[in-house]
Amino acid sequence: MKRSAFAVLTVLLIGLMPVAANAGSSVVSVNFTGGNPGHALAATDLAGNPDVAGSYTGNWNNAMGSSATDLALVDSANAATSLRLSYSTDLGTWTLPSTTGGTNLSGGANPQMMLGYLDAADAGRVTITGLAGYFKSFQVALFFDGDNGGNWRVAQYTIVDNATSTQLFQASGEDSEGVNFNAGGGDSGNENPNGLFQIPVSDGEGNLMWPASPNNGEGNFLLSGVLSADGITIQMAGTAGDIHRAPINGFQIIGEVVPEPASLAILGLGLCGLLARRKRA
Ligand SMILES: [Ca+2]
Ligand SMILES: [Ca+2]
Ligand SMILES: [Ca+2]
Ligand SMILES: [Ca+2]
Repeated sequence: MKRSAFAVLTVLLIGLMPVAANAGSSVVSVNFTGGNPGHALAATDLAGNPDVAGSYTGNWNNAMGSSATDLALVDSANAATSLRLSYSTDLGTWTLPSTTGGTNLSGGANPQMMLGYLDAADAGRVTITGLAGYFKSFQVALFFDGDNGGNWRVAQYTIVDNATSTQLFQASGEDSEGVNFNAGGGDSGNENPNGLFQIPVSDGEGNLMWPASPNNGEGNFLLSGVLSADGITIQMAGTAGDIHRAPINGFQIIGEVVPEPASLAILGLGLCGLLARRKRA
């Protein structure tokens, strides 16, 4: 191999390697603690829905208060991201009475993640900005389970694009009566899965036990389609039941990451080297 060709190849390889290392998917996770430091997740606590995120993930960002502005978020590798979190509601912070017990634990620290939550009656807002600098595209996984006692309550969750006000996703779910995460069956059966995540499927009035297909609206987990936006807001509002309640215990943003600018610059140098080589040839 000629020396010049070897140099070009070396520059190209050096340029390409960091891009390959940064390519792929990433997860940014947020745990609302319900205002209780005891309901935070440690960096090593693994939680979330592995069927969506690929595995249980660590380094959850703990959102401690009843409102916040521009909290910096880390990813599941504890690396800084461009994402910032702001939120506010009309009901503030709450806690489930217990998430211990049951027979079908979903693994990891999910009972701890579900314990504390942010609640809303009619006006909950969770805003994430700086998405485009980190994710090429992403999905939002949202966990909801409030302290509803013997009452069933239906909440609606809407995701809008901050720049255009376009609605990107909307779904409703019933927090079923007498059933909290991992607490076992309700008054007429296990209408939410016992320690598992269940997407609500709407099908008429009343209550059906889980597992049933369709499950008549009971659930504790929602998943958006694949989205692209720089900033989004999750709007939460109660829509039916004895009173309006729209809890959010935590959420995950899962998607394909954009290459880091430094890697692109190195790749550009590599391409310049290739062009220079061709010009001389
Ligand atoms: Ca129900
Ligand atoms: Ca509940
Ligand atoms: Ca129902
Ligand atoms: Ca939580």
